[in-house]
Amino acid sequence: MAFINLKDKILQAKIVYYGPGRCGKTTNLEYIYNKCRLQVHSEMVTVKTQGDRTLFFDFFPFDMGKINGYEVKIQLYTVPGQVKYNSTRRLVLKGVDGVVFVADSAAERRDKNVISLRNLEENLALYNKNIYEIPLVIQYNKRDLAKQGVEVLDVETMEKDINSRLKAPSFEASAVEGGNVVLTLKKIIYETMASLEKELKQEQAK
Ligand SMILES: Nc1nc2c(ncn2[C@@H]2O[C@H](COP(=O)(O)OP(=O)(O)OP(=O)(O)O)[C@@H](O)[C@H]2O)c(=O)[nH]1
Ligand SMILES: [Mg+2]
Repeated sequence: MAFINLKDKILQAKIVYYGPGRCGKTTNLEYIYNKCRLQVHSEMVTVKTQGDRTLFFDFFPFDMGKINGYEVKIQLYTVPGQVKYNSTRRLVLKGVDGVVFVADSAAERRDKNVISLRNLEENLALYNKNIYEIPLVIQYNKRDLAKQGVEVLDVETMEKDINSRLKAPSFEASAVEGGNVVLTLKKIIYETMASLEKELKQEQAK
């Protein structure tokens, strides 16, 4: 749950990038970290195994400035995608307000996307959160692989696999090139803020 300080008008929300191993979660955060220097005032915390796999999480706070009189701070996290790190994924999901599900467009990763989405649904349920209700944006990453001759799933197939029931906003992206990385972030921040505003109004009406 987001941290809201009504007196000092500070709102802090947590957004988690989720998805199968090597789908490009860390690369999304690295791109944001490097491109949005004005909004990031601290080092990116990143815990890696040998090579470039995330062992625990990546994290940095993203400063949105003032929205409706509130100082808005977004905490951006990634989970480790490797199947064996499920308990860590659960920990990182604690208190999540919004999720970006990063899917890998490489055809050979098709099943991994579906398995990871199911794992997200299960792990959210442990916190009594419903994947159909939480702010969620889907990113079809690595679209640039087609240029390199790698077999890439078409977007219709990915929508059918992943998004036919969720009907979440979705974007094609390339985290290495930066295409639609910031747009994905903007959309999940927008969705998360809208959801928190609704919750806050309901609380105040009680
Ligand atoms: N071609 C291409 N490669 C990408 C893209 N995004 C990430 N990669 C590459 O995919 C590999 C894995 O990327 P990461 O960002 O480390 O993946 P991750 O999802 O954080 O992986 P885990 O930490 O193991 O869960 C790296 O070699 C990246 O350079 C992309 O959009 N296009
Ligand atoms: Mg990673």
